[in-house]
Amino acid sequence: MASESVSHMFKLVALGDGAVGKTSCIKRYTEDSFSERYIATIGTTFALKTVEADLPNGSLVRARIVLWDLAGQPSYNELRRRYMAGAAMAIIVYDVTRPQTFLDIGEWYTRFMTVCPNAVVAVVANKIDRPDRLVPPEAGDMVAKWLNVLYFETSAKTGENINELFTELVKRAIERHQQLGPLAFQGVPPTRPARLT
Ligand SMILES: Nc1nc2c(ncn2[C@@H]2O[C@H](COP(=O)(O)OP(=O)(O)O)[C@@H](O)[C@H]2O)c(=O)[nH]1
Ligand SMILES: [Mg+2]
Repeated sequence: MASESVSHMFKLVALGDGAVGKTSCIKRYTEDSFSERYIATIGTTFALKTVEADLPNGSLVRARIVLWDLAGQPSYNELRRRYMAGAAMAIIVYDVTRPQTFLDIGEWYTRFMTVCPNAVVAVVANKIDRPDRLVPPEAGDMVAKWLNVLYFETSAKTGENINELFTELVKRAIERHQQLGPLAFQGVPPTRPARLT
């Protein structure tokens, strides 16, 4: 019975500087598509995905994820907090061809942790298909170890590691949910985002 119905519902937020590939990672995962054109996300968009995960105890669970994708980098703190509130998972994405986006990871992490201290986080080194890569794997790996978060190297263009990234996040979220219980884990319930233009 448990394997037939959705047993968990989780919010995931995409964080990171502009044009690092947040929208592309979500699109690759939810629609298995990719576009070379850059269309800045307007407002907040949502995608839904149902995931089946095998837990270490052998049980199969089905979880529904609501993926939130926010436009640009809101400078308005309250808006950013509302966007993050209630998230069980976050991907903090950087672009391996732009070192500044890597240097900004720590700030995104701190902002997120003050709102969702118990959430599961993955640092995502995206665009690894590009020949002009500047940030080496060791750098991302080191930061993820410091922050004690998951680390994935991805390409939204080729799809490399995209499914692995989200599947692992969901697995960890389910485990943490079971350890902490829903209130400690997700804190305040997800709020509706303010509309941006
Ligand atoms: N080569 C390559 N380009 C990518 C990849 N991911 C995103 N892009 C491109 O980078 C630009 C920004 O992507 P987007 O997902 O809109 O970034 P966002 O602002 O973080 O949501 C677009 O032109 C994408 O086509 C990737 O993995 N490889
Ligand atoms: Mg976007």
